[in-house]
Amino acid sequence: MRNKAVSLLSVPFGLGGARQGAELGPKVLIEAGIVRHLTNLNIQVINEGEVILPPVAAASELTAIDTSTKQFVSASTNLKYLNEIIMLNTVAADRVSNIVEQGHFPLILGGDHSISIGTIAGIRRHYRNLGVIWFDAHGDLNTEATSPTGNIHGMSLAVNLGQGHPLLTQIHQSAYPIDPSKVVIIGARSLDQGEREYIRSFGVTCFTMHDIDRKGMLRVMEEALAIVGSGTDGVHLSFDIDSLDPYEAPGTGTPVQGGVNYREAHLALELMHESGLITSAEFVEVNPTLDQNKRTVLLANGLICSLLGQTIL
Ligand code: Z70
Ligand code: MN
Ligand code: MN
Ligand code: MN
Repeated sequence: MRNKAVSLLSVPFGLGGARQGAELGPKVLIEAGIVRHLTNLNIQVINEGEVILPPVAAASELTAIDTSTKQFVSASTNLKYLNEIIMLNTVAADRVSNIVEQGHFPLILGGDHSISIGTIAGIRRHYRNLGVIWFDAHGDLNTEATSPTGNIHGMSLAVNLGQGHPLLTQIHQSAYPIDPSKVVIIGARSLDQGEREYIRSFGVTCFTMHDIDRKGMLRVMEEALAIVGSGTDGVHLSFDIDSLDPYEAPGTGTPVQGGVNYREAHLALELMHESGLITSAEFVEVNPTLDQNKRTVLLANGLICSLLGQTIL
């Protein structure tokens, strides 16, 4: 991340979440001055614009598009907006891959968390052993079989690890696999039963709010960075703003009480910067329609600055 130009990519998409509004996140984050703030840190910022959802044929909810054959196939699924999510993430993967190819640091603004299927698919083409830090109140480890809602933002980490609907996992085709033991979830406090079982059986590390209370954020981050930093050639940060407490970050679609506080979040991102390990990042689930006095937007802005080297002194 050091001395690299930052390529800022907006993904204004909200159909993977429980409610509308996350698609407005990138515009509001940019209006809040993120480009200027990063430029003030002596970072060269390239605004790559938006990933636009290609026109999706008004297919019935029981069909989906196989992107390799361009054919409609029967999906017979309870997955909401499956076609849209396939199309969006297929495009997003290529855009992110191009940014990595140019040697820039990809900084992606969501959008709901389903967009990480495409961003990580693009990043994985370039890293043989990618580590992932997943900051989230949730596990996002559901599949069609375990999801209580059918919302794909609750399944994106599972898809990134190769589990889930084949039309979603195929977006990752021809990319290097991600070793689940190099994936660390931080801030979890709302896990579904299937997700608990997944964490145990696949060996994903999960630092819950209980662990953060007990060890403190400093030790949690030291342990997390030790895991993702050994035997990997890159580390992607996927930061769901709902990892924060709703008091700090009310502007998000599925708030869960008892989250990370303002100081803990900044410390975590400052430690990630200091580690020099992070090679790409996304900030998702900022929902401006639910925000209070831009609190969440300004917080996300500040957290991005901490990740990219801003210090108090
Ligand atoms: C629940 C589900 C979720 C984000 C909510 C919620 C998932 N486990 N993920 N907000 N980012 O619907 O699967
Ligand atoms: Mn360049
Ligand atoms: Mn999430
Ligand atoms: Mn979440």
